[in-house]
Amino acid sequence: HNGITRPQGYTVSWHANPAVEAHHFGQSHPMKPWRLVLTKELVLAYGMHHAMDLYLSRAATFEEMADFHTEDYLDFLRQVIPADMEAAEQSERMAKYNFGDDCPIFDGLYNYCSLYSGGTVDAARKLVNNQADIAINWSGGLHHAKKTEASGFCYVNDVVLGILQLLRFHPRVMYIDIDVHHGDGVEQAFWSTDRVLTVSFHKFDRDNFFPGTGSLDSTGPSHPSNPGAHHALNVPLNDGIEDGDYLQLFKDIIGSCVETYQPGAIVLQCGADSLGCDRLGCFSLNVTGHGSCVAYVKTLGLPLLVVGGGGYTPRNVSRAWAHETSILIDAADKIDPNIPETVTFRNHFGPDYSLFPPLSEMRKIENKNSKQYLATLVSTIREQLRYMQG
Ligand code: TV1
Ligand code: CA
Ligand code: ZN
Repeated sequence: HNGITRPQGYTVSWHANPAVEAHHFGQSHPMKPWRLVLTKELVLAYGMHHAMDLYLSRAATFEEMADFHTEDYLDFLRQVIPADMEAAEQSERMAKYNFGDDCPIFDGLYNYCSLYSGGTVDAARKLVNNQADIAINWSGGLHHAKKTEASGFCYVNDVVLGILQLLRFHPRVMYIDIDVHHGDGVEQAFWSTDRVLTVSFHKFDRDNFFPGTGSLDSTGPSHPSNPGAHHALNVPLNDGIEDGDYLQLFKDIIGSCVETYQPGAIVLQCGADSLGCDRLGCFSLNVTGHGSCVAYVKTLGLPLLVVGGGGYTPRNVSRAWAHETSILIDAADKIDPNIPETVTFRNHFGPDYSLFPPLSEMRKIENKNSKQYLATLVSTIREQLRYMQG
């Protein structure tokens, strides 16, 4: 292999199940579980698997998913079939649970949900059992799902299930979300507790960008006696933010949060739709810029659960997640930026065949985040953290 060996001093676990990758949301749907195949091909071709403990994710049980979701909702998820999409007698429940264009019913839906959720629950348990210091499930990160409702391509909120596992051992858990969309489902699940601090960076435009929540002043329940007050933080951004500004903002905010909140563990959602050139996104991050956020979180030295999320240009999603895997095993410096000849589906990475194509220049989006705006975000959030402290 390429000289990649186990990092000294800490353990990284990798959680995946190839059965997840075979599911199809439908022809024109932007969510492609197949991007996980490309990610895995890169990770294997670079020899990164030599530096991790590899686990085949098991399916989360109904009871495990019922730690967050209602039995009603899970019963429906378990029994619904694609033909019900058209059937009139199911249409009321379809509407009630928000199935439709964004969240279609496809073959094997329940299997898909229980497998990606099982991966995140397993990963969290590795951390609490001290069998891993960093645990990775790229098939998870489905942050929009609600207790009784599917939303934004998400059906079961594996992030919430993972955090609930960590809360069995850690008094405080911090959740960080760099998907271009607001992590609304996770925020809502822990809205009324001070045991989870949620921090989402996202494009915010109330009327024109999904889900429309996550404004700067949305920091938890408004009543100060509610323990969740000031325990949700939101970093609303405009189009076109670039690597340097994003990383500075990320470090300033996450550094202050960790210093103030002192979490026992961190969950990092690495949605890759915040990259430049994403089919649904509007930021201008490069693979290196996105990865630098992961590298920064790693330096904090806390038990770390890493999940995927959005990402709609599969070749770039896999570049980012493979690069981030190399960062997490401390092998980024051993990775050849030219994608190895041996990668299956190598044609997807042409014409450059680089792990780091210049995404920010390939589809230039004007940066609508002024230095002044970014400085205001940092100072406002530091002020909100002072309220959190009481
Ligand atoms: C079928 C076929 C569904 C083509 C959905 C883009 C499609 C979208 C499709 C789409 C699409 C959204 C909304 C409007 C809410 C709707 C995994 C009232 C070309 C974590 C989820 C975005 C992001 C949902 C998920 C959003 C994640 N954008 N083509 N749908 N309605 N939904 O705006 O955070 O990345 O776009
Ligand atoms: Ca986000
Ligand atoms: Zn997203």
